[in-house]
This record gives sequence, C-alpha cells and structure tokens, in this order.
Amino acid sequence: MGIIKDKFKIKADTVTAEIKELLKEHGNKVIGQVQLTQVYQGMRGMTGLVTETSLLDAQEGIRFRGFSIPELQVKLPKAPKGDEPLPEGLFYLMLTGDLPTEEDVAHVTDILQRRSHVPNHVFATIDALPLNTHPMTMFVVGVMALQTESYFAKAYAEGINKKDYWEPVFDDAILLIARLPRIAAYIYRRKYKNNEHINPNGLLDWAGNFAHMLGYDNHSFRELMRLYMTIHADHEGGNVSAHTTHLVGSALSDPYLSYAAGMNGLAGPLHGLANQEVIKWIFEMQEKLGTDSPTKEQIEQYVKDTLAAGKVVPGYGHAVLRKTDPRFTAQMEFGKKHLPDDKLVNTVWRVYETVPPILQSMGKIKNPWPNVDAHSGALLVHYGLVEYEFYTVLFAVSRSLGVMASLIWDRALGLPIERPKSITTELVKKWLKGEDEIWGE
Ligand code: CMX
Repeated sequence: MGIIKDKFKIKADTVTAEIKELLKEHGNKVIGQVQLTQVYQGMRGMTGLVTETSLLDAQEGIRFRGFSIPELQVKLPKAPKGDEPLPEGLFYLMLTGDLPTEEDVAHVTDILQRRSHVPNHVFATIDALPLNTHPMTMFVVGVMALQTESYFAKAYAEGINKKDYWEPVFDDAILLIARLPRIAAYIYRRKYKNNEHINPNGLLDWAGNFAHMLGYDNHSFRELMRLYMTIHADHEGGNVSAHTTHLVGSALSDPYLSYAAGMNGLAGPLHGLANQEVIKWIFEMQEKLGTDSPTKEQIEQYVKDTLAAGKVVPGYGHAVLRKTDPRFTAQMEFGKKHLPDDKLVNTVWRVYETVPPILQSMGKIKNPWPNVDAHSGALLVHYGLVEYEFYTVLFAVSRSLGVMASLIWDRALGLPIERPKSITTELVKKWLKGEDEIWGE
C-alpha cells in the first residue's frame, strides 16, 4: 500500500497548496446566484461542494478525472482475455488522478485481495437479522458491524494530529473496499442460495472474485461485473449517496459510518433502489400483459397507466443529466455484444424507444431519457441473477470506489464540517415584505 499512499500524499500536498493559493487570490469571486426556487427544490443546479474524482456534464454524462466511460474502456487495464476495465484501475485513477499501468492495477488488486478478510462477528450480526430483511438493510448493518475495525476511530480517540487524518481514513477506505464483496456475497448466498457460501478465489481480480463468490463463474458474467463496478462507481459529488458520505465524513465520522450513511441514501427508490424497481416494473408489465415480449403499443399503454396511477417510470429522468446516460449506453453495448437476442434485454430497448416521447409530452419532466438503472437489471437476469432486491447492493459495492476515494481527498484537503444555512418560510415572507434579511445578504 505504501507506494500508492506515497503517490497520493505528493498529489494531495500539491493540490492543497494550489487550493490555498487559488482561494487567496480568488476566494471572493462569485460563482453563482441562488434563486428561492432552488432553496425549496432540492438545491438543483447550486454549486456547493468540491469533489475531485469525477465531473458530470448534463449533455455528455460522467467523466472520471477527465475520462469518459468509452475512453476508460480503452485506456484502463483489463483482466486476461477481458475487454472491460478493471474497477480497481478506476479507483487508482480517481484517487491519484493518473491512469494506472497494468502493474499499478495488479498492485491494487493484490492489496484488496490480501485485506479482504471479514471478521466473524460481521457475519454473526447479519445472521441475527430475519431472512426477509431487505438485502440493503443487511448490507448496511454488516458495514456498521465492521466499524469495530476502524483505524480512524481509534486514531482519533488516541488524539491524532488533524494533519494526519487522511492516513487512517486511507487505510479504512482500502479495507472497506476490500471487504465489501465478501459481505455482499455472504448476504446473497444466505438469503437466496440456502446459506451455502463460496470461498474467495485469491487469483481473481476484485470484481471477478465478487462474481465468483456470488456463484456466477462464467467469463461473460465476470466481464459484466467489471463493467458494472466501473460505471456505478462515481457520479460527481452532489448525488444522495456521494453527498451523504461526504457530509457525514465532514463530522469526522469514520469511513464505515460515513459509507453506511451514504448507502442508506442509495437504498432510496429515487436513487439506487431504482435498479430493482425497473426490473420489478418490467416483470409486472409482463405479467399483466401475459407476454415476455410486449409490443411498443403495449408498453406505451403500460407507461401511461403507471403515470396515471401517480407513479414514476423507474429508470427514467435525472436531476442533472439531460441526455441518455452513457452508463445506460455502455450496458446496451454490452447487451448487443454478449446477449443480443435476450427477450428481456430487447424489452428494455423497446421501453427506451417508447418512454422518452411520452415523458416529454407531459411537459414537466426535465429529462425524459434513461439513467443507469434502466438497463442493469435485465443483464443480471440473463445470467440467472433474478433476485432483484439484491441489485442495489451491487450498486453499493461499486459506489464504495468513488465515495471512498473522495473521502480520502476530503480529509487530505482538510475540508471542514459541512453546514449550509437553512431558512423558514416565515423568514422568506418577512424578507419579501422587506421586514427581514435572509442570512448571507
Ligand atoms: N416518471 C414520472 N415522472 C417523473 C419522472 C419519471 N421517470 N422523472 C421525473 N418525473 C416528474 C417528477 O416527479 C416531478 O413531478 P412533480 O413536479 O409532480 O413533483 C417532475 O417530473 C419534474 O421532475 P424533474 O425536475 O424532471 O426531476 P427531478 O430532478 O426532481 O428528479 C429523479 C430526478 C431521478 C428523482 C426523477 O427523474 C425520478 O423520479 N426518476 C425515476 C426514479 C429513478 O430512475 N431514479 C434513479 C436515478 C439515477 C440514480 O440515482 O440511480
């Protein structure tokens, strides 16, 4: 771990010095105006935090340290005979800002393999939950049980100097990422596969070993996991899971507490849980229509019924994106290459042809295009991973790469506790009458 840590420290010191200079010279520059609507409506479009690992463009989609998903598919190292990027390479990129060599990625894989041991009390804690507990609840409870291992919490209790916070956070982050596939696979096998567990394969990469422990050992599923773990890893800093992890971390809650908090946000149906909702919605449509290959006309009617019932069409829309999510497109390309004739995948593609014009015609939706969650479930079902309540756990394992890389940066940059100002409607009314001022004026 020393080499990456040393490399990170040099980068972090440089960036810290740059930010200091930048703020000294330009700290009072105005970068935006806030409208009252934004205060009431989810702070949409307000710039309020720094996240170094990735940047989202409304038209183009996500770039990780400047690289788009198709670029990463070319530039990041692959597994032997593989075409998809190794997600540990993306972690290296997000952490250090540099594209990794094959050797760098092999080093990260090795570190993660050697640190993947999960203490027994974590499994015992998960076992204490009834089997009908949602997998995301089991997952977050497992992560909380693992918090006993936090280096940062111990170091803080022993009085660590604030300049050194980043170091035990770095160690916690690596250990957490290393252990999550084991915890997630344990939950899957416990809940759905008769509690029959599969030992890790120390020769495989992080995502390949995860696929193996889940019980899906063919080459093409491993490739899917590598792609899946890469594209779900990060989506800049304002989304609920990333922002929550960052916010909770800003109170110096350790990486386990911060990540668990973020994943509770991921478990919401408007965020990560949408991936289970999409497939549930399609299964329900198939059942209602009595066919596994609904026509465009049938889908159209089903979408209209969904909207008339006051529900959202899961997998469509986005708070920032205004075009088809490149994470959707990457999965569509995977589908075309590996399973072009799959009926469910073809249904997802027909839904893609049908939904956007209907949503657009409603007039109020800012983005009628599919997001990452519109596609992922259908690929998993193809390989037999049909238990859709588990899908958000896969998202969560991947998301650890982005939010942990960011949390390390947060502490290295010495970012303070986050504390935006809130107001009351009473104050707004007084302010509009000129009787009071909104704080900050
Ligand atoms: N189906 C039906 N209505 C939708 C919709 C959809 N897919 N997407 C947005 N709308 C509605 C909103 O509910 C809102 O309605 P009201 O004014 O009646 O409240 C209106 O259109 C305007 O919303 P918006 O500004 O376009 O979207 P937001 O930024 O408020 O919300 C999102 C973004 C993702 C929560 C929303 O598009 C949605 O609920 N999508 C479906 C759930 C989903 O797929 N979530 C996953 C997102 C990706 C992820 O985080 O994993």
